[in-house]
Amino acid sequence: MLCLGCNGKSLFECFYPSLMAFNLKVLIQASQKRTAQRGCDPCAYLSYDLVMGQFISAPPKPTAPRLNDQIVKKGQNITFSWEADYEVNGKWKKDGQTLRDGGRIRIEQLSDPKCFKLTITNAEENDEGEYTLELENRAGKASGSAKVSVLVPPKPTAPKLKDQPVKIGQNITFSWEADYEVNGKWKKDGQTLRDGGRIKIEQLADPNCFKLTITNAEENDEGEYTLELWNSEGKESGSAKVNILEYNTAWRHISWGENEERKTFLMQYKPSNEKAEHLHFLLCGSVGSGKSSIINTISSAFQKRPVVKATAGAAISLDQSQTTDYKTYQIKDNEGTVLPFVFSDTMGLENEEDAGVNTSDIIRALKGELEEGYMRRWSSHSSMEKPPLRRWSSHSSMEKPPLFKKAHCLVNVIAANKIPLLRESENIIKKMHEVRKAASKLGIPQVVFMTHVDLCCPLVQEDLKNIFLSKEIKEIVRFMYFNNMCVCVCLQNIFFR
Ligand SMILES: Nc1nc2c(ncn2[C@@H]2O[C@H](COP(=O)(O)OP(=O)(O)OP(=O)(O)O)[C@@H](O)[C@H]2O)c(=O)[nH]1
Ligand SMILES: [Mg+2]
Repeated sequence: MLCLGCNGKSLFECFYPSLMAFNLKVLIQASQKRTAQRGCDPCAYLSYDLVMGQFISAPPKPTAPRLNDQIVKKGQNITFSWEADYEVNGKWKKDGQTLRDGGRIRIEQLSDPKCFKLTITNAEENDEGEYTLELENRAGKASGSAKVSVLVPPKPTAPKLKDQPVKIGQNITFSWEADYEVNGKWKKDGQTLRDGGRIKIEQLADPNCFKLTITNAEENDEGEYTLELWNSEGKESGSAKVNILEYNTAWRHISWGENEERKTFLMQYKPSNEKAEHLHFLLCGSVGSGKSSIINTISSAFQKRPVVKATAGAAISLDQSQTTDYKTYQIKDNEGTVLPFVFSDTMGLENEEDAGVNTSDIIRALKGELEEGYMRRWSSHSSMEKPPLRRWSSHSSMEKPPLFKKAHCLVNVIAANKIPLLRESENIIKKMHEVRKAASKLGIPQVVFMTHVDLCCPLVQEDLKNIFLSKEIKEIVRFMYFNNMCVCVCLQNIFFR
C-alpha cells in the first residue's frame, strides 16, 4: 500500500520511524512504572504481545528447586514439595523416568503460590532412588534432585524368654529388646493380654523394648507367656512358663519348731517288746540317694553338732556306691546316751542287673540274717573279695537271729531330683519292688524318705519350711506315687529331708 502524500513510499516506510518512536516511549514509561511498583527486580520486565496487541509481564527464569535427601522406613510416606511465586510448569522424575499420578504415587500442583507436591505412600524397597523436579517456563528451565533411601527392618527373630519360678505376691517380669522396627503383643495361654490392673504392658522405642509386668503374682498367673513380634518382613514369637511355686495353704500340716519335745519323746521311747531292745531302721535305695547322709543328719540333730558316722559323699563313679559294707549305726545324744533306735546302711542299688548290692542280701538284712560288714558285689567292675556269709536259719544249728537284728522298718530312700531318671532305670525300680515285696511279706512296715528336695525347688532351698507349700515337691510326690515308684507306701508315709 502506497502513501499518497510521500511520493509513492510504502505506507510501512512512511510510518515506521514514528511507530518505533512511539513503541520505545511506551516501553520506557511501562518499565519505569513497573520498576516503581516492584523495586529493582532485575527479573521484572515487560514484553509486547503482538497477537494480543498488549504488554504483558514475563515470568523469571526458574530457579533450581532445593529438595532434601530422605531416609524413610519401609511403609512410611515419601513426600517432596516445592513452591515458586512465578509462572512455571513442573514435572517429577525418578531416576530419569517421568512419574505419573496414580496408585501409590500422588502428584499435586497447586497455584498461588505455585506448589509442586509429590507423595509416595507406603514406601517400598524399590522406591529408593533419585527424585527430580524439573521446572520450565518461557524464560528457561531448571531442576533439583534429592535421594531417597528406604530402611527395611530385618525379619523378627524369636524372642528368648526365660521360664520363671515365682512366689505368690512377687512380680512376674518379662522383657525383650529388638534393635529394629517391630510391633509386639503379649499373650498368656494364647489369650492377648491388655494393659490394666495388675498387668502393665510397656513398649519403649530405640531400641524397641517390650516389657510385661504382672504385679503381686497369684496362683492363677501360672501359665505360658508369649511375646509375638511382627513387621513388614514377617513374624516370630517366643514363650516361657511361669510356675507359681507355692500354694496359699500347705498340702501337709506340720508344726515347725517343736523339735525339743519330739526329741525328748524319741529319746524316752521304749519298744513294747523288750526283746527288740531298739527300733531297727534299714535304709535301702539307689546309689547316692542319701542313705548314709540320713544317719549323719540324725546323729547331728541329737548330738547338736555335725557328726559324720557313715561315709557319705560323692560316689566313686556315678553308678557305684560309696558305701561298701552293711553296717548298723547307733544314735547317741550329746551326753553319749544311746537312743532306742539304730539305722543300717546298705550299698546302693545299681541299674545293671548283676551289679551293686544284691536284693537277696537286703532281704537277708531285713530278716536280721546279714553279718555286720558283709558286702556282696557281683559287678564285673569290683575285684573285692566277698566275705563269708554267716546266716541264721531254721535249718542250721545256729540260733535264730535275735529280734533286735531284724529290721522293724524299711526306709526307701529316694533322691527327689533324680526321680525322672529313676523312672528310666527299670532295674533299680525292679530291685526296689523286690525288696518292698519281701518286706510286706515279712510284715515290716515301710516308709519313703525323700532327699535332695532342696535341689528341686528354689522355695525349699531358701527355707525348708516351705516344703509343704511347694507345688514342685507335691508334683514330684504325685509323679512318684502314680508311677508306682513307691508301692505299698501311702502318701502320709513319705518323709523329706
Ligand atoms: N543337696 C542335697 N544333697 C544331699 C542330700 N542328701 C545327701 N546329699 C548329698 O548326696 C551325696 C550322696 O549322699 P550319700 O549319703 O553318700 O548317699 P548314699 O545313698 O549313701 O550313696 P551310696 O553309699 O554311694 O550308695 C553326698 O554328696 C551328700 O552330701 C540332700 O538332701 N540335699
Ligand atoms: Mg552310702
